[in-house]
Amino acid sequence: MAANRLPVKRVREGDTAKWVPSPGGLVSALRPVMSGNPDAVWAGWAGVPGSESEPFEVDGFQCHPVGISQGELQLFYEGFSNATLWPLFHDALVPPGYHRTWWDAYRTVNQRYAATVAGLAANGATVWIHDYHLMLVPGLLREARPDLRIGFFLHIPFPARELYIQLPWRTQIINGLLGADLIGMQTPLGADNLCRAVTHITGAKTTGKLIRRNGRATQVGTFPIGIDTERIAGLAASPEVLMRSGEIRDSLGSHRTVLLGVDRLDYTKGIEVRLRAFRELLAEGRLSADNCVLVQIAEPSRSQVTGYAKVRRAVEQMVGEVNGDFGVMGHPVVHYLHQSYPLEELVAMYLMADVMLVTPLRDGMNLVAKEYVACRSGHTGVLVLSEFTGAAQELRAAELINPHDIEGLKNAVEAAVHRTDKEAKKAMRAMRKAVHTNTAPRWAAGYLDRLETC
Ligand code: GDG
Repeated sequence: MAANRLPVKRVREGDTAKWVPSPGGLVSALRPVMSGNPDAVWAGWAGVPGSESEPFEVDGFQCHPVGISQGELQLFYEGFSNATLWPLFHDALVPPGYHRTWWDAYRTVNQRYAATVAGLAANGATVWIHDYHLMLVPGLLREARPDLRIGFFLHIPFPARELYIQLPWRTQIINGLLGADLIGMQTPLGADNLCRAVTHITGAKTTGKLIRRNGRATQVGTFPIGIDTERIAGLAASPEVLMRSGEIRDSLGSHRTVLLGVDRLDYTKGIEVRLRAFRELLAEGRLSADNCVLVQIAEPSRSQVTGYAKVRRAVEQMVGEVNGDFGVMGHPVVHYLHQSYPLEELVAMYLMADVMLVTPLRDGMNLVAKEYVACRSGHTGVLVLSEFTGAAQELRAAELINPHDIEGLKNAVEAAVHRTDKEAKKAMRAMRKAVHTNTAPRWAAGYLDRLETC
């Protein structure tokens, strides 16, 4: 396995340092595949800048840290990965930066990953590379180790060809990806966009989702990622978490309808449109601070990257305005928390929320939507979900919205607040079926099975 991060990260506590689990869906999806397999190796960054440290063992598999310096972090991670590729692949919601120094660092770090993996993999081994930080690795690795079976999975969307071809290094990235035997995408649209970009840039023939080039074939497939449903549902049933959920609910005012948003603080997640819709519903008297409250968790994220400070200022200004205009003494109408929480606390929040607001302008999948559904064993609760998420392909029974259409979003939020339990239950049942069927371990096993037949 090769990913930007290891499944654990190094944190310092005073004079000592320890390993703690890395946050996020990727780790919970992949850890079960690796667990208890002493031949398996995960290569990735340990979360602190510096040179490569010693390999170590976690959960019965090996972790091999890849060193990334402070300067490379700025150019490779904050620069090319998160200020060029991330915005470009999310419909250029903020203008991507195209800087040659960022590209040089991206190439250098990708070469280091490829060399590390080439040195670790046994003859004929299977290698699975993850996400936009490492798109050159499949090609580099193929050159160094033609004996390997190479898979790549993109966790974010692949943009329309018209946007993708802005990238000055579009050919190098495509050549990198085509080093893989199987490229996995979250949605059929992502797979189509990739195939169109490949044909346009390389002239390679694509038959269905099979790309033939230079005597080799690369398959493109759709593999929507799932969550660790068993773990989330287990937490949601635990007495401690249920008690905590009741406490939070009481503190908000148990007669009020609770709306919830949980996101990394990122301009792709549509936090601003959600707040605007809520503010207008309050202003029009369609909702009131007496009967509803919005809780918005905004996990701190990429604060050094251009665009993130701006979205934070905009969100915080809007929260202040809404509370100033519509809050009641002792009862703010928006609870905004720019903090990171333990998973148990998040699950307690999913449990107490009547309406979950997931309104990204663009999102590869969105695991939060699936986590909410996994917690609702009583089949109550309404999910308002953007059409521009990968999750909307599977959770068709959600209240689907276009986040660019504020009136449509307002109507959906108002309807969700007034939805009867009977109506909500039908939709929730259908969504729970999807979340229990396509779990993270099944997603990983499905991908790897397909890779073995490539
Ligand atoms: C990328 C793609 C794709 C959030 N706050 C806290 C916390 N979280 C956890 C959530 C969820 C995860 O982070 C976020 O996953 P998302 O899928 O919503 O979004 P991205 O981080 O953008 O993930 C995305 C994903 O990769 C997987 O392929 O779905 O489209 O953009 O699991 O629960 N977790 C904890 N504390 C928090 O405060 N512990």
